[in-house]
Amino acid sequence: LTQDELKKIAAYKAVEHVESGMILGLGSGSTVKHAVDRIGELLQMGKLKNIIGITTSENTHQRAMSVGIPLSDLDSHPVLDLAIDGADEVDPHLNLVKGRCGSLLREKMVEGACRKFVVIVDESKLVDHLGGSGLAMPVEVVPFCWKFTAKTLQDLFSEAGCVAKLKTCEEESGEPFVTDNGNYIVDLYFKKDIGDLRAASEAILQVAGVVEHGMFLNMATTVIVARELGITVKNK
Ligand code: DER
Repeated sequence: LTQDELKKIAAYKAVEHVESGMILGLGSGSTVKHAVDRIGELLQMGKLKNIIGITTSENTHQRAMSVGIPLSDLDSHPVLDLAIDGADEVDPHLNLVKGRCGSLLREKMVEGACRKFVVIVDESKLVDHLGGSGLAMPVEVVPFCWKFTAKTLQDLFSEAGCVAKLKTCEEESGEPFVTDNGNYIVDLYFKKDIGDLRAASEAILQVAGVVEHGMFLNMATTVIVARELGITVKNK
């Protein structure tokens, strides 16, 4: 099975949690797009009715509209029944790193407002501890003096061998990636374990130029993992 086929399997399994009449948080990225497409298909077939989607990025907003999911926002629906989203890392306690596609702020707002948060991943996202994969830990920062903020974050985690880098657009232009909210993303790379996640989270949020970070602690209620040999479901 390809990685995308595994993602699709996990996404379809998550959509089994969707019931007619639900208000749904719709995440961002290449895994959850299969869930968005599936929900649209079930609405089209009449197997799901009266669904309202609350999206976490302009990209998901466009995709959800294109498959016919009625959309609204958190101002109109401050409490949601269920959110479905991918993740970049999942630790054994169901803590997550998210945000590598740049949507962490809206994701954290929407998923923080949901009664249930179902995360869908292929097995490559499972880690022993967050920040351990050597991949980016995204932090959304204001553009104003972002270098100052990045240096402050890097120094905060000097013990863990942290290196802070500005997220740039894919094109070789090297232009800063700009989030849907008009902010920048500083990616933190760790050489060693960052230890107490809650303390790390608090420390990052204390930095004035920081808007939000990509650690989603104690938020997921279910994680669906698609593996070659089948699906495993981990509940909080
Ligand atoms: O950036 C995000 O938060 C995405 O949800 C990310 O965590 C998962 O993206 P993927 O499904 O494309 O791997």
